[in-house]
Amino acid sequence: DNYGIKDALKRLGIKDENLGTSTGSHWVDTGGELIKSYSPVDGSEIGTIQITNREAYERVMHEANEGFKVWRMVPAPQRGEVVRQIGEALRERKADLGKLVSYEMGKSYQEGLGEVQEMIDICDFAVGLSRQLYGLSMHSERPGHRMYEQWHPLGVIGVISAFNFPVAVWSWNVMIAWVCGDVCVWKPSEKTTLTALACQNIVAEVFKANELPEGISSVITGNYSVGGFLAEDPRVPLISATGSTRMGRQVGEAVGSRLGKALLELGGNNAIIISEHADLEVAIRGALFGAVGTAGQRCTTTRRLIVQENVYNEVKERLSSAYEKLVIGNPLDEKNHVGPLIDKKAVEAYLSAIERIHAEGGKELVPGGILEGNGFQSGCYVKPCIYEVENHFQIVQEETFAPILYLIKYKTLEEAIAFQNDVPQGLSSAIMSTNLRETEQFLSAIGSDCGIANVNIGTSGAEIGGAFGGEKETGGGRESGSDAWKAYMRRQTTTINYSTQLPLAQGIRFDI
Ligand code: UN1
Repeated sequence: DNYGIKDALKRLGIKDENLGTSTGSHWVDTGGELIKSYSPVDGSEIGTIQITNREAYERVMHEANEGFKVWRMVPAPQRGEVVRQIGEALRERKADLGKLVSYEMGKSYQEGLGEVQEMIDICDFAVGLSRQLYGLSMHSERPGHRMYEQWHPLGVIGVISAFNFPVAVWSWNVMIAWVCGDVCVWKPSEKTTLTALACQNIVAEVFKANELPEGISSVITGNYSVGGFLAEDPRVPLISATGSTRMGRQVGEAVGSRLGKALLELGGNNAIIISEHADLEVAIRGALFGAVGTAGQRCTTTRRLIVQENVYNEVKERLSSAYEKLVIGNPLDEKNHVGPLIDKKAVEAYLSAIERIHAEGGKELVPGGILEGNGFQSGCYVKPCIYEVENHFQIVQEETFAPILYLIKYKTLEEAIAFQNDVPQGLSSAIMSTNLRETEQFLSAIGSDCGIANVNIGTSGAEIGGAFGGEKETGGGRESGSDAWKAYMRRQTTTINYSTQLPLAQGIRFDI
């Protein structure tokens, strides 16, 4: 028994065999095909899950539509009260859920707990937001007229989430969507289905205790073709999808062709610029966690370090010696820094990226490789590695979801910013510098082109209070804090005439 995972699974209501389709607390037996969930930690099978078929999907959609009819009429602050109770339930289950995240996904237990903390925090944020879904009022150009805008719920929201943040990213979407009055259908990654079922159990209990309809929260399970049910369904006005650019293109095209809304949060190719004016202690620590944290499987992972030539050698040496101290192993054991990749396919992608780096002329600084032997039987543990490369290499232009860090040398800040921006993705970026002129230039309109631009902080670990997402191939969507809620509602502009006349806008006269 891996660090008490069996008991945690039991408390979370996860069994060896699980029905994967649920509306609220009602699980639908599809009798259909099964998928298995394996832990990358030790390679063992955690459970089997039924795949959602078309018929089960139709039941989910029916319940969702019924649920929406009720939920949209519950006042927003009361919806917030329900989300507050979900936050409380998550506080109680934090240790168990954090452990399951760690075991099914492979990130460290600390990061598993951090993910659940992010869920709790977004609940708190959403509770406050439930009293702040503000619209503007405008001055009408016509006498005796009033003009204002109001925000209404959109309807059934489809959430497609990735394996790497199996619970937090879902919560950013649903907690906000729920206070906005929407109902949600979740298609989690088929690699982390059990964490999704555990979450569904937790929230369904709260909705049930409040005597609310089942269809406010639903789960459907399976691979991308099940996600396709949602993407192609005109009854789903908004799809929020997190994952690879390849997936985002498919979803975006399907949603776009029916003129629905897509909120896309896709790949990153995040860089840290380390200037000669950097506090190198801060810079190295930021780069290290950014590059190897979550075994390089965050969309915000630091993939490129763009280093000024005067400090290049020092950064190289300090980073290489920090890499030597990294302990790789079971993520549930808190003394380990780096856990496994999600599965063997990810290991293959890591190996083939390394081959391509060599083929394009990259220079090995810290070698990679697969770990074998006791504790590494799952075959998913790899060594974080560092290569000196040029920014234009094809492999450097792509996102490889693994702990591979690229070092690139620069002379001038203009050159560094050009490297930073010269990739197809635009999620997160950072500069390490104590020089105000440099940091402000990096943050200006001619600076970073990313959705996130940090100063003296790494590229990963964004707080929930800000809007999260990025530009270019990252997809343009914004989730979580700030005014990201507006994507989950429809804006209605209203003009009211309280006069006895009917003046037309633009001064048009139309007399008969
Ligand atoms: C993701 O990898 O999809 O900023 C989300 C971070 C986390 C979220 C990452 N708060 O690294």
